[in-house]
Amino acid sequence: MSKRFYITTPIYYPNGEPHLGHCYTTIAADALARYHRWVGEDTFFLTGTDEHGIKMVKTAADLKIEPSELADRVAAVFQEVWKELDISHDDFIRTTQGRHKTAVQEIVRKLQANGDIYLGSYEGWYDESQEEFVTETEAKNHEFKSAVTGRGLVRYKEPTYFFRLTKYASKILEHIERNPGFIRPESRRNEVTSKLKAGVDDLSISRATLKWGIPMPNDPGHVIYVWIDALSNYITALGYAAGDRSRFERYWPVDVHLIGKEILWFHTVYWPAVLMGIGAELPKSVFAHGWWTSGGRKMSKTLGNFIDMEKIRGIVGKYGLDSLRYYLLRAAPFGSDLDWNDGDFMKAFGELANVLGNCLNRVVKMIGRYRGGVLPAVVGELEEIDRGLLARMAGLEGELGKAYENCELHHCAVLPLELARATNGYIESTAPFGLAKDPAKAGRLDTVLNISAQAVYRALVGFLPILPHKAVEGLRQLGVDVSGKDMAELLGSDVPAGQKLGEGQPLFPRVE
Ligand code: ME8
Repeated sequence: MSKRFYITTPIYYPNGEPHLGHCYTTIAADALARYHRWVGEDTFFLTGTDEHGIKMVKTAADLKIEPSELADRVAAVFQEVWKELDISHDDFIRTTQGRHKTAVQEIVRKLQANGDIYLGSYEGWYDESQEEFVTETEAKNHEFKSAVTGRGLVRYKEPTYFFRLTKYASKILEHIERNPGFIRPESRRNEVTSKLKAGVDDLSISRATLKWGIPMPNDPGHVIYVWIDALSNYITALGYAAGDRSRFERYWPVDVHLIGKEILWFHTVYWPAVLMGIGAELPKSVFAHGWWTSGGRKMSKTLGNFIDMEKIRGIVGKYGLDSLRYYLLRAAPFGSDLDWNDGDFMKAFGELANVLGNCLNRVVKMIGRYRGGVLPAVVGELEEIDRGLLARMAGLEGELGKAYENCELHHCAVLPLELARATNGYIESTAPFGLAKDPAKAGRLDTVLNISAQAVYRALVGFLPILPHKAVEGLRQLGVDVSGKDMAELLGSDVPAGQKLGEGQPLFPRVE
């Protein structure tokens, strides 16, 4: 039985079209999913849309349409965009789907049966832009505005069902402290533990004044609070509480919930509490990445300060999808905040063209010119410089494995690039152009050509999860077909001597 890997993105609010932030998380999750598939793991990658809540109702009212129409319209846009960006998700869950709604009611029923839910009344502050209840102190500290978007908080006063979050707080704290890999990166753990230590209240989990949502099973006058509804998607999509639980049994607990840092609290406190309440295992890890910012604030739909799909499409049309993926993932250590910069994008594109593309082109062209396009075998003794490059190649699999395990996506992007850079250095130092002029050095030329080809081959294989199109195209130029082969097989074998290479085409053609 192969190892399993389950990864999720947040389910996004379809109250506005996707933007750079959504593309970032989804592309990062896609690279992780592709890596785990390439190493042969039984992988499941989930994304979707979070269609209930006050935010959806308000946007629909502004547009003078029903929330359901807004949800249908924009969920379709999200699906279309993921197709355009060639996202390899296995399922797309919408919280308005029947499979989700019945399972959420079942989850709430279980919590009720467990004595975790009681009726009370709520009076306090609500951040509608984040769909979040805010304590009096937090509200005061931020001048009664949202800490994330700066929008004014709203005062709520209504009867509500409460979930006994207080019952689980110390268990969650203990879990976080005992499992250092649960919250990643490590630097984010403290903010959750200190907030937990400061004390939590029970959580209001229903709204009597809202109609757009999943009804409370025992009291249809209330709808279920959108975060309980939303978080449950991670198991309802697997068929939890459905007739066929095989997916749930196969993939739960999740390996990585990939999220933006503003929703860490929900994923590491509310969600584990619900899971404890229904007797399910906790996620293996929650990874919170940083924000794309603009003018020092998070890019968001609420603020309208984001890089939109029009700009993203322009870039993809001109420079290719893989260039965008590479730029996004290597722009900063995964977990830190980032700021879009056209100059940095051009630098990243230049790096792909001048380091990776150029390396491949040199190798294919030299083998074409000097050996009629047929890969020569290594001849005679290896030299120190050959052994140096071979050692780097041999290290790639382990280094990439570690970087992907730790979700260090910037390393995952840089490692294969650095191998290509080292290969260029090797070509410069061994000077095949000079060797070709001396018939006595034909054997040495064979060796240099072979080793250069093996090195760029491995760089391309290492790039498969991040440059899924360009890496396959480059490997085709080396005469390699990757279909049906896993990463270990590809990295652990050489391009065989005698192999006929393909045409040498620039992998990242110059853009005027
Ligand atoms: O929060 N930088 O949905 P949402 C980086 N429905 N990532 C960003 C970003 C930015 N500026 N802006 C958005 C919700 N994202 C809830 C989630 S999950 C059970 C429910 C990404 O549409 C990032 O992943 O506001 C962030 O967490 C998510 O989009 C928020 O999307």
